[in-house]
Amino acid sequence: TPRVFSGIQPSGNLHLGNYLGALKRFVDMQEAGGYETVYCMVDLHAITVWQDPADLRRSTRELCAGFIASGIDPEKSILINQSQVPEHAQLAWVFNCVARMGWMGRMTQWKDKTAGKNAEAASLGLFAYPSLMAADILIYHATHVPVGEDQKQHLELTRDIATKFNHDYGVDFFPITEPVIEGAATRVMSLRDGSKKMSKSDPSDASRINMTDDADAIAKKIRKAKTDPEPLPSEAAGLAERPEARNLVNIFAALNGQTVDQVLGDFGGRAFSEFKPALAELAVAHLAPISSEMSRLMDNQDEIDRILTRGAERAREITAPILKKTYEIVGMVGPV
Ligand code: AQP
Repeated sequence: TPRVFSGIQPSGNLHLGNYLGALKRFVDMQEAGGYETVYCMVDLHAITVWQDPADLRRSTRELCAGFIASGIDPEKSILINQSQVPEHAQLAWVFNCVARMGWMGRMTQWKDKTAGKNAEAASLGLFAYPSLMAADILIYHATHVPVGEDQKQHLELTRDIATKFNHDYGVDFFPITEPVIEGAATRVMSLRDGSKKMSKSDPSDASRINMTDDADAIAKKIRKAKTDPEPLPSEAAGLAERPEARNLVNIFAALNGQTVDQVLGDFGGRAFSEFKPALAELAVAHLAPISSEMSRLMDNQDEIDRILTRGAERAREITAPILKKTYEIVGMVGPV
């Protein structure tokens, strides 16, 4: 059975972009059958930038609640917190020795996150982030990785690392992973600026819809979302030069399981004053049950911690043998 792996950072403010670009699609792949699905809270990635320890603990549990509330079933999928499965970090070290500095330096996320700042002061972990991500995927020999558009380059690097490892050691051990970037909302944009992606770390809360926002907050943010004065076009081509309008239509389509053309078939020629309330209603209908289930789970932290402990046990049945074999290939004296 092909194995699916993906992760989300517990760095606070889980948002609609994470939901449509990642979580909702994780659930689709879990339900599709024919895959073994492994989903992860990547806390080791989160600490590549400063995290207050108490906030990190809370965000990790909140993210776990978000996974479950969105429909990840810890019986059907393996649901884990990265640091509880030590083979991720162990394989990442091997990959740090396979990957080249130049490859890391070319990553746009590294460039974006250090733009205008002193890159010398960034953590070494932030630079090596894609190497740990490659390890997250390949420690499961996962072949399918559902992600948003922003992660495409990191997945190409994962393929480069697997290829170089296999070549250097003369083995056919790590698979060449396929990114799965599908759907109408692989790149949800900020509600305040159609040229920036919706992001956990945007200082403006109005730029994103948080998974924990209540109905009023969601409706207000959509009402205030930046748009242009034109009515909606009747075909997708008419959105080409209208990033804010395109973003709202994409969100509608993704939430409603429609294509952009279907949405425009219904709303073409109509003003945002009509479209926005319909979008708000749709977003609330989707997100309100998730947010109330999240808060129920957050009141039951023992349940969350038990799920993660069990997930880690199941994960290690896969990861321990793959690490052992990797060490053998590399020439470590065992047993490990
Ligand atoms: N705006 C987005 N649209 C579609 N997908 C998105 N993802 C993130 N933002 C969008 C997808 O969510 C998954 C988890 O992402 P992550 O936890 O690695 O965080 P990130 O990509 O760093 O998300 P943020 O919100 O942008 O965090 P900051 O602000 O810290 O950089 C991935 O599959 C990602 O593609």
